[in-house]
Amino acid sequence: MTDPQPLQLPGYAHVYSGKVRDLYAPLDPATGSPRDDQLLLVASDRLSAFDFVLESPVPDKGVVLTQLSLWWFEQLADVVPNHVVSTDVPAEVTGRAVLVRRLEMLPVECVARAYLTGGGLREYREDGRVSGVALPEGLVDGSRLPEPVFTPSTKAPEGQHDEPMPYADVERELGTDLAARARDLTVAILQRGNEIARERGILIADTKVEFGLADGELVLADEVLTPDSSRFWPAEQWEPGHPQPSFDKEFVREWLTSPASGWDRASGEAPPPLPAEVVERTRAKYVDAYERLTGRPLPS
Ligand code: Q0N
Repeated sequence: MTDPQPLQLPGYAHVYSGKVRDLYAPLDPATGSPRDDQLLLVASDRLSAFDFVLESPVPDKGVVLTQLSLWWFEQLADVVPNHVVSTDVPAEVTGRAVLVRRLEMLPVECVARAYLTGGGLREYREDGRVSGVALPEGLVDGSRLPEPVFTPSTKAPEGQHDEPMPYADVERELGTDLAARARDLTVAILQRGNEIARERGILIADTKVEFGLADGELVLADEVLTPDSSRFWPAEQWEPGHPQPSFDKEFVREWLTSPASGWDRASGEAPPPLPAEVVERTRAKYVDAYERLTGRPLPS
């Protein structure tokens, strides 16, 4: 399928569209040319599953993820500075866009894991280590790690998978000092995130954060501790030894892989549109995560 053309926003130039977010540069009113110091980060209602962007949007998903990131940025303000400049954005994207400081982005995906699953579990099964860190014996899918582990990955072009990056390669890319700062901040973000989320019934298994540099200092960019950047698990259902249900996409994955969808994941074909009920239950999951974490109703 051809991609839909991005939203036209008066006063902004479209610069990039990712799977679920779009970036714009504000135009300088004096010159009409794009500013080079700021970006408008717009979250869409698009949902990705099994590496596809689904045809069916999830209403309010962009608002939920934007508002959740803004709330986390505040919770993390004493841990790390962030890129937010303002939430005064065009009416068309109210609630789902933020004006941010344009940073020099690090060429590394900073990932930390607090629980073992996915790619980390695969590495552990090979040799008892994850990203070079030796772990205790006997861990299973869903086990809590003794302490969060930094497991950086390469930034692959969209459509390709990020690959684990040895820490020595991160040091070569960033220098030893910056690499250690990025590692320690990533782990601190996940630690603080879990201290807060655990009390509210959510475990954050792992998370991916993006940092940029401003005046030599690391600044947290992109979104943070959302279901798109992290694995959220309902705490009350946590049971190590098998894959945990995904907080947000469980109904989507379940329906797409059921006979009801008529879709064969192995076919390479795009998945079909979702039934209205699956969309609504998924929307409810995003809103529930937001309200559980923040204790606030979703702004309307
Ligand atoms: C930036 N990405 C990758 C869109 C976002 N503050 C910033 N300064 C400079 N560049 C970026 C940011 C931010 N945030 C980050 N691209 C540009 C993240 N993408 C992923 C896909 O969706």
